Amino acid sequence: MPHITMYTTMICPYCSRARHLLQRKGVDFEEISVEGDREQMAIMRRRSRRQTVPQIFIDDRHIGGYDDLAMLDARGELDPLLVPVDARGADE
Ligand SMILES: N[C@@H](CCC(=O)N[C@@H](CS)C(=O)NCC(=O)O)C(=O)O
Repeated sequence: MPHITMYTTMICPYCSRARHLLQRKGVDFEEISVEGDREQMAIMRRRSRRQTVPQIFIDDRHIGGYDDLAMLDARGELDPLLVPVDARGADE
């Protein structure tokens, strides 16, 4: 399975939405709290080039925030990213 990483803070409605969407998909994900953690916040900013939470990565691919995740899902482009690489279509 791909490794999903989500940078979050505690009080964050967009983080909750992203969490629920991923839970609905039945996939495991690693949550990294940047709450009061300058080092993790710096890593998140460097990896995503964004300042807001959540920031979501599927393996090393930057997805973006909740809106980006939901948009990808609405386009039917999220599910294929949530399966193991060797189970994806040969034309990818
Ligand atoms: N469009 C973004 C919005 C993210 C957002 O506004 N997150 C809030 C927390 S829920 C935040 O980081 N606010 C701090 C800021 O705007 O600097 C998404 O869908 O993830």
